[in-house]
Amino acid sequence: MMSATDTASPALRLIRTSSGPVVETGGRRVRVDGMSWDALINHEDLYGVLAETAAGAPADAKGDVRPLAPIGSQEVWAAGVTYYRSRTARMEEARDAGGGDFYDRVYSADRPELFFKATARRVVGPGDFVRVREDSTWSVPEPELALVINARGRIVGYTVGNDMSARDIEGENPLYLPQAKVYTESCALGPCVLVSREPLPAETTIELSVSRGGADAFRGATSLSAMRRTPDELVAFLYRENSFPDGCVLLTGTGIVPPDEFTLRSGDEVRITIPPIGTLENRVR
Ligand code: DO4
Ligand code: MG
Repeated sequence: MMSATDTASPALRLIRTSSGPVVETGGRRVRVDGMSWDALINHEDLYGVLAETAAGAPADAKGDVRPLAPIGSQEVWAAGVTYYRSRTARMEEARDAGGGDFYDRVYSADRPELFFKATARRVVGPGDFVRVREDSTWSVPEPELALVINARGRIVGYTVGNDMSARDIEGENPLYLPQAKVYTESCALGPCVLVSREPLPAETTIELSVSRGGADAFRGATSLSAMRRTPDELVAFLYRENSFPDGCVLLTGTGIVPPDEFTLRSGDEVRITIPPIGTLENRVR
């Protein structure tokens, strides 16, 4: 399988900035003039447009190129229990609510778990704060590969996502899932969209570190090969009987769950890395 960084189709990173979209390739950043974020994501040939823009402009982009959350009018949805680790951790956390046999069943069922995660307004970008709910005493980051999908249901790129989750609220009753998952600053995306014509290789890793007072509070890693479902399969279910006129972002589930005694605290620094996309860094409040 070709890698997203193969020289035959060089990696293109699309960055959303306060002064418009910017494409980064080979260490150069070039402004993509005259197109909105939504129009770009839904363009017939996003890779072609970006490659042409990058080739035609000799100079680096001037002005503010600080990355914002790579999202326009898209909704964010999420898949759940796509890794064995997530299935097992959730069955344990739901012990008092009846054992969580539904997590086991959804892990192996044909139909995946898909839920609404956030509107763009609830999403934060690189360097912004993510939030722990005040009424939660057990919250974790969920580091996930995020698919950027156009209105026609085609995956056009990949970004890094954090599906912040209140484990105590979800564990008390599965019907509380929307409250455990959907709240202000409950989702982080960034730092860019890796635009690729090739799927990401199965050996691509997802790495999480949480630093507290300068020391590691938690570190973990997984790889896409541990995911039980394929991105295409998740997208096919998401777009079944559902339309997304501006496209959509889909988080693909977590394979990293810290031990039960771990909860996020205010001031923690969360870093999620997916080479070759980059690192998404956020502080907790
Ligand atoms: O089943 C609840 C949510 C699962 C989830 O967010 C995940 O597995 O990442
Ligand atoms: Mg998740």
